Amino acid sequence: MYGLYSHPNSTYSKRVHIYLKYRNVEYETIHVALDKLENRKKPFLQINPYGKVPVLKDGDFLLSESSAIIRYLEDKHHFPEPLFPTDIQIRAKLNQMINQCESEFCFPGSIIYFSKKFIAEEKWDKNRMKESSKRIGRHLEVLEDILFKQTYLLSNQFGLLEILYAPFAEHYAIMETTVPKSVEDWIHRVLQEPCVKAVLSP
Ligand SMILES: N[C@@H](CCC(=O)N[C@@H](CS)C(=O)NCC(=O)O)C(=O)O
Repeated sequence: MYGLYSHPNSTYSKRVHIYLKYRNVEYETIHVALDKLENRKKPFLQINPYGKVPVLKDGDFLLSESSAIIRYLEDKHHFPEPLFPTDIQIRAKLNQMINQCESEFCFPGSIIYFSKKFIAEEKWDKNRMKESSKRIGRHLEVLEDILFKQTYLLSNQFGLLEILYAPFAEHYAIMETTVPKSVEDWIHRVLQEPCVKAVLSP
């Protein structure tokens, strides 16, 4: 059985939990106490020298990076409806959108989320947070153009991008940016998906 090194508050880990529920794949969760800095010490540093969760354990094989884990499981299982399309141009667009999700939404989103959740307000780097909000705002405008015309990001069905966005989109209200209408409706739709609900609001 697969093992998933994870922490309940870890947004990146939640992506993999959502994916495993979506695919109905059996696994066990291996708790890593980020709050006690267990991830910064041995033996966890031998599991992931970067000290981050999630990490997938498949026998002796260890793999970190949430989207790489999902890609590995998709490649390994050959599900009837693969999340990575076979058409190379649609697949290339998906890869482009995954990278933009990471750099234009999750990364600036983490700066705001982490500051607001874990740092006293007087120590916030407000300029950096403001710049991050602006960046997210610009990204959401790009998503709006897509979601104005279709129900989900890549096609008209829930897919990989929704799984990657979900744990971050959950916190959109604290990003201090305007959320366009179609994007907001899409977030609500995504949060209602059974595999997402099972992880984000069990
Ligand atoms: N790019 C990585 C990011 C993983 C990540 O940043 N995980 C956070 C938890 S959400 C973590 O383990 N942080 C602990 C630390 O940096 O000390 C992924 O996609 O899995």
